[in-house]
Amino acid sequence: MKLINLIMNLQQEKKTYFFILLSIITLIFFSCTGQQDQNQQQESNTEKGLEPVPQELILQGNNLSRQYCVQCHLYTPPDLLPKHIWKNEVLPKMGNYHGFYQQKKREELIEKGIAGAKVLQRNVYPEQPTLDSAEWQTIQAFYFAKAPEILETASTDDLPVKNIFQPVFPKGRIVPPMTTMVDFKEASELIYHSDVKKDVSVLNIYQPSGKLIQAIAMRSAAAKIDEKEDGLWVLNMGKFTSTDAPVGSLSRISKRGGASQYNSVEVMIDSLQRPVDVDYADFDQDGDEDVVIAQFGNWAGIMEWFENKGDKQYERHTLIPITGAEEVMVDDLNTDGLPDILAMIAQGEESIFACINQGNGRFQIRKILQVPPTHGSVTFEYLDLNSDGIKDILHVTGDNADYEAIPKPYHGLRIYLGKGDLKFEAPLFLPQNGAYKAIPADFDQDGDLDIASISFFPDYSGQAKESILIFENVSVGDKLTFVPFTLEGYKSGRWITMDSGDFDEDGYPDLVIGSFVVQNPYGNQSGIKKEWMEHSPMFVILINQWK
Ligand SMILES: [Ca+2]
Ligand SMILES: [Ca+2]
Ligand SMILES: [Ca+2]
Ligand SMILES: [Ca+2]
Repeated sequence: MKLINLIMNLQQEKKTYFFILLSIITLIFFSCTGQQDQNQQQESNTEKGLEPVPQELILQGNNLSRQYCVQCHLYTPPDLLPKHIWKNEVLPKMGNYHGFYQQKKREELIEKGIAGAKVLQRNVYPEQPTLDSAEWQTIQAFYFAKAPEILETASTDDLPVKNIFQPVFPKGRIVPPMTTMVDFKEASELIYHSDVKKDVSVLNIYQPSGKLIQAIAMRSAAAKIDEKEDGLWVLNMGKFTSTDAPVGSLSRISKRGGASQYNSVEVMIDSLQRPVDVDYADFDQDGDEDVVIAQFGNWAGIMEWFENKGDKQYERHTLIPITGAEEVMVDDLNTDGLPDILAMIAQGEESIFACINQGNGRFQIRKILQVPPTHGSVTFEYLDLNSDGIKDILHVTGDNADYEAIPKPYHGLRIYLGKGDLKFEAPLFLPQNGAYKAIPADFDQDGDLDIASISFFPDYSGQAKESILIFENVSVGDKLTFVPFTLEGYKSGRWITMDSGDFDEDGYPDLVIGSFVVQNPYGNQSGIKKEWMEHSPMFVILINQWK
């Protein structure tokens, strides 16, 4: 048990922040399932001054890519990335997974210690090539020949700007804001906020008025918090930067000795590999609450559930041994009374799985949707979006942290309408570059669900309005239709996380959005990062005035 002193002055010194390879997120594996008709591919594409790639070689490379790339992820045709990113970033990394080491030596790619041991155990970086060298050259030639120079995205300059949320700023400011979580709890009517810094991270508790109730110093940033009878259960990431080191934990914070404020931290589950999401249910139906935790890791992350053995002991069970476990949600998916699990894996896998509880703590795992690694899955919601009585999936893809960030026309929100029995229709796509988190709620109180959505990777030189979008539901009949607009102050911070709730109890859902500013934005022509460093709030509370 660990007891640490919990009080921290919010107006603390400006801690030196460490630079972050934002990777609650993704690091591409790569790619291959194509529905692309190769006849439609353009026949352009020789590098200036080089001989054209023979048609025969292109055909061969196409076939080989469809044979090998799908072994690890959904097929990713060449047109999903511009040529220079395939060439300088993605194909060299894909080569690494097949035992070809050109940019870096194998040993430079593997962490030291226990983290590296986990990577070796998964054989992420083979010692010997797993693919014929000539075949690998042919696959690369195919991608170089067929990839476009740039990806075209539609302009969003003409999106309307509306003034329908009144901003409320919290007291105090951490410099620079590096928010990992904002979470409103209806039961307590409190907002929890966490910020990551190298040595000491902070967990703040606010009233929706912006008044600070308590600031709690923690060893690492919080990714998730749950209010329970015996205290706050907090998921601490351990390290925010990419690692497979098992240094994250699930802790319980409580008020000891009749204190009015939280004064005790106790680690309940340790040795977690960069955990980013948690949920709770009695999976084995023995009367006590068990835990499921998404551990993103880096190359050796995992989705596990933890069987409550009593006396604060938990036994680990593997659910999905694939790296990049990012989001997890308990629901009775097949309505048999047993709690099941929806689990999203990013990091190249880019899938949502249903883990169906068979009783006695056994699960049947079913993949229910998958997108190519380029899409960058970040979050999802599971709810009945079109009010037909069947739950739907809202899948948000927009991570762009793995190489040079660029606008991607396939970034955005996908709504997979449920057809029953965990089957879904082809998705309705709502584009938004860099989409990170989307929350459905009836913001205008007209009886249908609208969607608020933030972007961490908009193109700030031309499409900054995509920083925050409200998709107003204007559906007529069965056809789901949304019309987007943005909000005033859309680029006053760099939005990474969001929650919703009716903070002022007027019936209209409000929002809280958190800002994370240290990573360089792309397309920045206007000194926007300097502006954020000086003025971005840690988070902003947006009170809905849409009446
Ligand atoms: Ca149990
Ligand atoms: Ca539905
Ligand atoms: Ca509505
Ligand atoms: Ca409200």
